[in-house]
Amino acid sequence: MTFRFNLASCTAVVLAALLGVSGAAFAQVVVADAWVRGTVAGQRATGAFMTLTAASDAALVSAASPVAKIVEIHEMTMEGGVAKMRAVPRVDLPAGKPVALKPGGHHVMLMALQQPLKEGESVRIALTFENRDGKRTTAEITARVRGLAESAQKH
Ligand SMILES: [Cu+2]
Repeated sequence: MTFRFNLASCTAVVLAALLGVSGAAFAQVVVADAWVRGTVAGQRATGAFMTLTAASDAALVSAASPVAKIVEIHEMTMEGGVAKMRAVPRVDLPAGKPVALKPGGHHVMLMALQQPLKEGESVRIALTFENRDGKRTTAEITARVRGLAESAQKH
């Protein structure tokens, strides 16, 4: 399955400074096209998707959001024709290589949602990155909620 982000629809671009141990060198992680799949009444979990590009080797190690009591980093794989999700401790971000968190692959899983997420709403997500030296930095982004039809159309 191929998945292309429409650059024209970028909704969030943030720069997160990752200070190196020396304090002098720093790297950045650019977060682009962050979005969250909208939910229907009673639905308690959904996915957040985005493209992450690190200037130097880093990893996404955790996430949090005020809309969800539990937030995990998930990986979706196909096993015998069945899609399975599991929590993973990190997503590696090799220097200069855009890494897409997308439907069918890695994603940020928002669980135990406090309320339904409606199209057009904004969801704050705090992303924690770790650089090669093990130093962690948290950056907050805003992701737009896409309606179910728009979500389906994207992949
Ligand atoms: Cu998941």
